[in-house]
Amino acid sequence: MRFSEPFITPFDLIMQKTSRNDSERQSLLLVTGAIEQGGRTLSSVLRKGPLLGVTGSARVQNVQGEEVQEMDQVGQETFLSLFRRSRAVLSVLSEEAEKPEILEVDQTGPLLVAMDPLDGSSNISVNAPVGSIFAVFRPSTLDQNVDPEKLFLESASSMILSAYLLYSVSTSLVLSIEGETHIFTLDPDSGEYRGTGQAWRFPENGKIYSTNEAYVPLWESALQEYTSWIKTHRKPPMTLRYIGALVADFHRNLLKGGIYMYPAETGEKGRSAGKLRLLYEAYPMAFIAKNAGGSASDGKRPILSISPHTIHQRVPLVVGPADLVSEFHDRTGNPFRSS
Ligand code: P6P
Repeated sequence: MRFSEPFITPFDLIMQKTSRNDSERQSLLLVTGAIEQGGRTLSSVLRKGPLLGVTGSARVQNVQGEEVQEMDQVGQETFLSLFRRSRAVLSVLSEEAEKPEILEVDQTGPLLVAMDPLDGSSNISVNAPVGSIFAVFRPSTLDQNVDPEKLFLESASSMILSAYLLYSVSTSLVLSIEGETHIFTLDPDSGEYRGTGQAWRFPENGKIYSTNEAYVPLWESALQEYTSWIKTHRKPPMTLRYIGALVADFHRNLLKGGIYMYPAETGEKGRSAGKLRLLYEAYPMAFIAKNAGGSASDGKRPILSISPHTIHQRVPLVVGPADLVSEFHDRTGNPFRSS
């Protein structure tokens, strides 16, 4: 995406994919603008992190019982404030907060946002990539007296946009809406996010797999056999790339063709629902993947067909290009209909 080439911005994409009588167009523009601004802010703070002393632990635990990094709190406060000021978001569900936050709205077509404000934040202290993940839903009702948790659970089937920011060598914004996935790059000087205007699709015949192989002993035998096969008997064999941040691993796999797996685990010590969260990690990645010619499952069912029972529900995740996800399902004995 060179400066000399014609480009579009996220604003242009939303305008292209919505119509003038679309009551949600204004809200989508405001929510996307908030995501863009949060990306500029976090990208700037993360670059200076070690110099600002904000790369370490905040010495508190979040609702997930995980150690909170100082930047997790910065991410939470940054995006929550921007969504609040947009006055286009009815409620925000965040990995960093037990309950969804109810916000004041002006817009006729307000939206719901589920987010992981800073995914993979333990990478910050070692200067490795991190990201922010967003799922945007059409609320099932505008009644502000409805319990917000119930609102998210009832609106989960109405995801209309998903996005992630990747803070790495450069800052990428990936936006998926109306059947297309687009990649934008932040120009840190102008603050503009530039995209080619061409929807992105996973390349076929990818050879990358991303997973934490330390947990293979806890997996069901079919997955252990698959993981052995892809390194030994598969033609061509696959290569392992794993950065420890879902957004970074997913983004490399989106560009090069690769499958990401965080499976369920067995036994007393095993995490039977895996580690990742359904509403603000698996759903948005599945939506982005689907709109880029890919698919996502929990190892057996399409992610986007799973109705959440609780807002911080965890789910196993297999996501990537359709050919690699289908191969995974064929080899592990779970015939898969991509959703
Ligand atoms: P592990 C980060 O904590 C995260 O939620 C994802 O971003 C990442 O892919 C995964 O967990 C890493 O988990 O168990 O390999 O450290």
